[in-house]
Amino acid sequence: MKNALILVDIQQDFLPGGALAVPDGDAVVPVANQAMNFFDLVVATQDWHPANHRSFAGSHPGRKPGEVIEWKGMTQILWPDHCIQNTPGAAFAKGLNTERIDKIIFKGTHPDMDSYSGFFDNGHIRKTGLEDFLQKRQIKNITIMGLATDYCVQFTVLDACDLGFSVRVLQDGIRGVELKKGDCEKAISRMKDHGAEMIRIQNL
Ligand code: VGL
Ligand code: ZN
Repeated sequence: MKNALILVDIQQDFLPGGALAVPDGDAVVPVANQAMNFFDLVVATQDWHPANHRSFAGSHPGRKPGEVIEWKGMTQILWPDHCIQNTPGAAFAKGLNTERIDKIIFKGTHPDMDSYSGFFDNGHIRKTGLEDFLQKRQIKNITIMGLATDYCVQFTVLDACDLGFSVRVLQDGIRGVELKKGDCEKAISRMKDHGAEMIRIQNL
């Protein structure tokens, strides 16, 4: 049975020194490189925002990162401007073995909609192409890792479970933003409750 590794947003801006640095985020890079050896297929998502994206504090005069606003009928956390298309911050993490990546899925590309999940935007309106890609390749078992535990990893995992995939989360290969203490732990509980299995790299 074919299986796929999904690398979520392992990009420069989410590493220490980046625009939306995830604490210890660089620790997932060697884990990703090692994990790739255990899978038939490797898919990577890239957070890929236009310069004026709605999720950017810079797009809302007077607002600061971390504030939560209502915008066109949706709740939006404002982030520092990050992962702007074709900038160095949006590039894959230095050191990530990109040669093994079979498919790249871009998300957050619409200026007026955020996309935490690698499958759908936050309004569940547009698909990214990830589900269709996996279906065409007849992949049912997926293992997910990357950044950030409490946002894009969590929502990718929840959607994958809802879509009927058999989902494992590589626990050594995730790190979170933790805007509030306990967010990562909560995300992990939620993913487990949804049917995802937590796995360690030595058990792949
Ligand atoms: C992410 C916040 C904003 C993530 C992306 O990759 O988890 N978080 N954009
Ligand atoms: Zn983003």
